[in-house]
Amino acid sequence: MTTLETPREALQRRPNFDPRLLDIADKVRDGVRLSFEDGMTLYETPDIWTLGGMAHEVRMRMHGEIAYYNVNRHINYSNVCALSCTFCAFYRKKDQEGAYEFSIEQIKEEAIKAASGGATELHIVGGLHPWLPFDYYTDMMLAIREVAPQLHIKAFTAVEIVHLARISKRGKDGVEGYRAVLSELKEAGLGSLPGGGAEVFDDRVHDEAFKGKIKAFQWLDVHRAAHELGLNTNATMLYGHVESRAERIGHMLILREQQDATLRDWAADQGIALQQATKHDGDQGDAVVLYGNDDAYPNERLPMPEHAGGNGYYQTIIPLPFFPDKSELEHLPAPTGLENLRTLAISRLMLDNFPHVKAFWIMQSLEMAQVMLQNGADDIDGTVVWYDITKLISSDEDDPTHQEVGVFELQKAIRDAGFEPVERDTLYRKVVRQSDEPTDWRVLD
Ligand code: V47
Repeated sequence: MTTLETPREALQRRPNFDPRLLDIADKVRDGVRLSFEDGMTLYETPDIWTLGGMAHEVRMRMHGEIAYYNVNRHINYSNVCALSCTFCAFYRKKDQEGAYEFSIEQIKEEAIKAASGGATELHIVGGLHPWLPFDYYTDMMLAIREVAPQLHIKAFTAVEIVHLARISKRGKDGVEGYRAVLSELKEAGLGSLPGGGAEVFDDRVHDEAFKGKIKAFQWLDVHRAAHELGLNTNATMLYGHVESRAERIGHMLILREQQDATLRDWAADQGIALQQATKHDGDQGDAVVLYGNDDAYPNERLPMPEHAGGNGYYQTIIPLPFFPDKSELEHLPAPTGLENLRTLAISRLMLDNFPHVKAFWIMQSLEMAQVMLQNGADDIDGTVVWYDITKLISSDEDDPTHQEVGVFELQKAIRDAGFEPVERDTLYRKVVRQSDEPTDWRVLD
C-alpha cells in the first residue's frame, strides 16, 4: 500500500529546500496571516523557488487561470513640479528645458484618441505644478466627461491631492481638505485614484530620498478619505533605492492594516471570519485574510464595487522597481531581476487582503511580467501608449515616452505564460468586446 505524501513532505523533498519555510508554507496553505518576521525570512531565503511557489499557490486560489490586462492610456499632464525628489528623473522646474504642461484642449484630444482607439481608462498623473489653479483639474475631468463619457478616469496620486487641497484652500493639510477636493473631483468625473507617490512609508527613507514630499500618514489619509467617498484606489511601493528590506515589509504591513479596517464590515457581511493578528505596533487587531482554504471562505471572496457597500478599498498593490537613470541617485544600482521577483512574490504573500497584485510591464518588461504572473501577479496593466516617468522599452529614440504594446501582444504574453487573458476595466470588472469596432465594448454585469 502506498501512503500519500503530505504537502510538508513534498516540500522537504525539493532540492535546496530551506527548512525555515516549512512553517510559513503551513500558514500560507491554511490562510493564516504572515508576520513581520515571516516577511523577513522570505526576503532572506535563498530558496526563491519555494517562495515563488507559495505566491503562485495563493494567486491561483484567488484568480485561477485568469490574468488581467486593460486597454488604457496614460497622460502625464505636466512634468513641472515644486518638489525635487532625488529618485525622480521626471520632474522639471518651470523654465527648465523640457518642462511642459498640457492645455485642456490637448487633454481633450488625448481623451478622444484614447476612446476611439478602444481604451476603457485614462490614467492621469503629473507633477505638483506651482501655478495651475484648482479649476484646471476639475475642468480637465469635465472636459474628458464631455468628449469621452465612457472612459474611466483614474487620476491624481495622493501627493497631488494634498497639493490641490493646499492651492484650492479647501482646508489646510487635513483630511477635511482632502475630502473636499476629492468630492469636487469625483463630482466632475474622477473615478478612482492610482497608487503612486507612496514610495516607502518610513521617515528615514522619506528624509533621505523625498524630503519635502507628503509624509506616510498624509498619503494614507488621502486614500482613507477616497475609500470613504466610495472611490477605489491602488497602492505602490517604490523599492530598491535607499530603503532596507525591513522598511519594505513595514510599508506592506501599514497598507495591510489600513485595508483590514476598510474591509472589516464587508468581511462580516460575507461571512469571512476575522483573524486575530499582531499589528506592526505590537497590538492585537482583527485581520481580514482573503486567501485560505476553500471551506473557510465564501466563493466570492474578493471585494468588488457592487458588493462593497458603497465603500472604496485598495484593489491592487504595484511594486515599482527603482530606475536610477538620470535621477540624483544615479550612482545606485537598480534592483536585480531576482530582487524584483522576490519583492513581487512577498507582496502577494504579505498583502493577504489585497485582491490584486500588478506587475506593471512598462517598468518590469513584458518578459519579466510573464514570469511574475507565475510568481504571484494576476495583472500586467494595459496598453499604456505614452509613459513619461520611467523609460525602459521604447525603441523610438525621437520619442522615448512612446511605450506601447497592442492588445494582441499583451494577450499573447499572457497566454505564453500559461494563463487566460481577461480584459478588465479599472475596477476589475470583465470587459466584453462585442465587435471589431474599438468603441463597441461593455462591462459584464
Ligand atoms: O509615483 C518615480 C514612481 C510612480 C521613479 O495605480 C519611479 O494602477 C521608479 O504610480 N524609478 C508613478 N519609479 C507610477 C505609478 C503607477 C504605475 C502603474 C499603475 C499604477 C496604478 C500606478 O512612479 C511615482 C513614483 O512612485 N517613480 N520615479 C523612478 N526613477
